[in-house]
Amino acid sequence: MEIALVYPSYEAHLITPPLGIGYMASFLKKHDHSVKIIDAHNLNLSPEQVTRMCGGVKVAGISCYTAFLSEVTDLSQRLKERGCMVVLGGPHPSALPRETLSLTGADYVVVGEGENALLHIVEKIAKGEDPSDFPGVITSTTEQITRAPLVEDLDSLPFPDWKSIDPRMYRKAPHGGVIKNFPVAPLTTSRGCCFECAFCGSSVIWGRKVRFRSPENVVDEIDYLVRDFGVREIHFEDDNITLKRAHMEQIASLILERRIAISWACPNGVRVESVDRDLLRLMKKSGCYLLAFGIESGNQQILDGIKKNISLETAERAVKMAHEEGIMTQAFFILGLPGETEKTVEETLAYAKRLPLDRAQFLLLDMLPGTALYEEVKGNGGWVLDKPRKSFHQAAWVPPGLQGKELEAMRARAFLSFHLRPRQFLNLAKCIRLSQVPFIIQRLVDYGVLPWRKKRG
Ligand code: B12
Ligand code: SF4
Repeated sequence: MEIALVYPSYEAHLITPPLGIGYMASFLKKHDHSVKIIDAHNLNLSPEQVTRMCGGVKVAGISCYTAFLSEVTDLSQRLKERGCMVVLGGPHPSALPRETLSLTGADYVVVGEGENALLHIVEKIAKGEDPSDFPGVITSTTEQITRAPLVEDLDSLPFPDWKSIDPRMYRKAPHGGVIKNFPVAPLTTSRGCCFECAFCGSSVIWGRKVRFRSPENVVDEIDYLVRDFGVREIHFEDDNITLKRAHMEQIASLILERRIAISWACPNGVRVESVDRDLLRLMKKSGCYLLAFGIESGNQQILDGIKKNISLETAERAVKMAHEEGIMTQAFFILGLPGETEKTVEETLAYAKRLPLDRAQFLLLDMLPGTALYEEVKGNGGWVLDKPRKSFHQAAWVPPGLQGKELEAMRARAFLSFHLRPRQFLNLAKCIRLSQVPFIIQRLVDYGVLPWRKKRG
């Protein structure tokens, strides 16, 4: 039975190979199913084109973030009209399974990790049976919401289906925007995070148990990507690759031992308390050139309120240490967290500028379903936007006393004020390639730094 796995197209400035789809494709193929990956985002395909490409497949699985729920809804409805069975998975259906089912008209949604549940769905459908007897497989008649069983041993998973999501075929719009080398491949060495930051959607998919791949398995994959796909840069997309020091240390040591010449970065962020000087030195030696840190706010009270569990002093120490060890540093800051005022935004900007950071991302708080913050504000009013698809461009919720437009303007100002300093500007400018200019312009538009919005075809 042929299955299509789709990553939908949506308006965004970042385009990276979809690992979730890649993992599920290789897992299904290992179990003798025929799978076609359609990365509509990279190919800029319209829903109509995707629907045509799915002609003849019995089941289509679609990845769904909250940010592109409306695109998934459109696609799901079109596929259903053509008689295709639709399964949705990923962070949004995992958080709101029933709502997602009724909005999209999909046949099934999977709550949590996809591999085992999707295999079960496909095998049952192939036999003409109902797959909703499996944990995490939810349909309109499901009474109790359960979670899909986790893969116990991550090394038992085949590598993602890299031939179908070949890094060389991707447009130059990587995570982090401006990077050192292409082709670049994302990779995760672990799944899950044990922390409880109130705004974060990670545990909705993975729960709070952290599972690690073995360093050998990780470096085998890097080796494969370098040899077979000419990959020259790796982006570790773990929630926190440095959580277990020995894990990071062994990966870096193996890269060195096997003399794999790559640059690597952690654009998804690492926790500030999880690095030390010796570790940073080893990471740098093995190719690490950019570390993003999740700092979130320059105001300690706000940090405590979101249960980030870090201090501003620890964050400052980590950034300084990485900078001194010759690693470029980036920090994520979220504007519009509970307790935010114009004054705290200024504090965050001043803090960011005081640190030896090369880059800073000022994001607007995204109210992600299933998070503690979402539960806290749900039903309390304060929503300024009910269309989730623009949630990463526009404020989804604003703290009392501020306006959405005000926050958006503060973000644009913070971005400019931070980056229009000589070191930060020159560092970024010297890495930008001509082919990246359209994506960078789109990014500046999204940030409200440039005043117009590009039309997509
Ligand atoms: C890499 C990454 C990205 C990449 C894109 C990745 C891609 N193409 O797939 C980029 C950098 C582009 C990105 C962007 C964004 N991201 Co992001 N991203 C991640 C990150 C760090 C890792 C994703 C990953 O590759 N995981 C590894 C693979 C194996 O897992 P997976 O893709 O989730 O797939 C598994 C399951 O979800 C499920 N599954 C997924 N799809 C399907 C489909 C079917 C049919 C089934 C059955 C199962 C299934 O099974 C898969 C295998 O087990 C996660 C954090 C995390 N811990 O997961 C955040 C995360 C997914 N991102 C998030 C967010 C909020 C965003 C942004 C909106 C951020 C922003 N404010 O701009 C944007 C989206 C819009 C934009 N600006 O582009 C949230 C999503 C929450 C939500 N409710 O939607 C997460 C969870 C981060 C967080 N900690 O809250 N992101
Ligand atoms: S923000 Fe980072 S540290 Fe906090 S829960 Fe999410 S992944 Fe974990």
